[in-house]
Amino acid sequence: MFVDQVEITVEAGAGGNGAATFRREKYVPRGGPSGGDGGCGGSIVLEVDPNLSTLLDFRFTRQYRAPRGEDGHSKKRAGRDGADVILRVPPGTVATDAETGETIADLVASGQRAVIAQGGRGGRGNLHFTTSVRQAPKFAELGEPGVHRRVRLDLKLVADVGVIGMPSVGKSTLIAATSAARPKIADYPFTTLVPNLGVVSVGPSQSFVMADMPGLVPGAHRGVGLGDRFLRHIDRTRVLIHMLDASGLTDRRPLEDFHAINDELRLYDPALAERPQVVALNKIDIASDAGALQALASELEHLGYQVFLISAATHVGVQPLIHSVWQLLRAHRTEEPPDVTAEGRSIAPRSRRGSDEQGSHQIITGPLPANDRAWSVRRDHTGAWVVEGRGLERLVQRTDLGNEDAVQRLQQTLERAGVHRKLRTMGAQHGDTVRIGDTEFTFDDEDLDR
Ligand SMILES: Nc1nc2c(ncn2[C@@H]2O[C@H](COP(=O)(O)OP(=O)(O)OP(=O)(O)O)[C@@H](O)[C@H]2O)c(=O)[nH]1
Ligand SMILES: [Mg+2]
Repeated sequence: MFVDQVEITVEAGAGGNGAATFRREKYVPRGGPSGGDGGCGGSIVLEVDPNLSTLLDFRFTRQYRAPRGEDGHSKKRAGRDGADVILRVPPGTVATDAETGETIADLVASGQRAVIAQGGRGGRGNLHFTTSVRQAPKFAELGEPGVHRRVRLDLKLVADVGVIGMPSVGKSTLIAATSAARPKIADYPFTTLVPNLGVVSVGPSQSFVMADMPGLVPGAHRGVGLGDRFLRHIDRTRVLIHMLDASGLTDRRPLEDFHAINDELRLYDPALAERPQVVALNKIDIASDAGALQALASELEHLGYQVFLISAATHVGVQPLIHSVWQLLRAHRTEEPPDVTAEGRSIAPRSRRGSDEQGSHQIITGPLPANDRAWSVRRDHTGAWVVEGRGLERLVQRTDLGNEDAVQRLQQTLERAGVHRKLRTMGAQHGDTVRIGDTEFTFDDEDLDR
């Protein structure tokens, strides 16, 4: 198990819909469009957290969804953006589109971020759709859908913790006891021929990678045993667990073995010998001589080591050991310099939908305009109500529809002139289009803002 791999489903939020609202009070044609834009949908973002070294958390939660953007509001107010969902990953994580195999992001540096599912853009409010002939657009854009995809995360495991010790002391047994790894375990030396890596969970978002080091024996640096081939695997560990067989049932002397292995480490790489080391006295379940065990522990403590009495087979004392190792790891976390940068890419569909309405073809003709003050109402072939009259037409033309006071004045004038009453008598319905000159309004027969 050298690679951690998980597949997750990510769903970014859709953009909020733009608003189609109009500034006005009651009665009479609508004022200027006032619909604000919808907010952007939340994205799913990966962020490198140097304190993580595994993808363990993703094994428990495999589906991630970001909230949608809020719809636009009246009075030109935009909807709020949906919050991004940030997923923390360890350095070295590679994100791939599970369907296409396309690499989405290769994350290395601490704090580096990549969007793996882009939130949809918000729809624009009707405020944006005013033209010289359509000053009161009744439509706004809908928000875009967010990206929805399956993403595979891969992480090359690098051991944070190395378990060293003579053959058969129980290194692989400890890996098996603390992780899901199932290394071969047997009571003859050199059972393990390649390092076993296990992901050890300490708590939520707290895990590390532990590797046993096979065949580390005196002379390893010269090629004795198997150690020289694997010593490089502990190059990058930050904490070592030095394990000794403390059963007292072997003909070996644990303390001598301890020094022999440390000498070997020093010969291979002096820096390795400087790694923080804790000592695990294993197989206490079958230890025959409690006095000898205590003496061994005291001796090692006297040398300045933290000593744990454990049984990898029965798990006694394993938890305290793991917790201390975790604390040591946290104290020795070093951030690797950012050497590679990769931007996340996204493939957000960019479709927009708008809606427009078509009226009926009924025609109702009223009296023709006589002078500036006279006006009439007819229905054109699109079903829109057309208010004709030079005076009213010019009034509308002069009105700044983006100005609330100006619109209010226009409404009052139209009301006084009896336009609303006339439209109603003629059968105009709430929502119908009313045109005065080049300007289109929506007949609003309710005291509603939409
Ligand atoms: N009674 C007892 N036996 C143990 C304990 N831990 C390991 N053993 C036994 O010791 C033997 C060696 O265990 P391994 O875990 O294979 O030892 P290792 O250090 O990985 O050995 P190599 O891979 O050969 O270097 C096996 O028979 C285990 O069952 C323990 O805590 N108590
Ligand atoms: Mg082993």
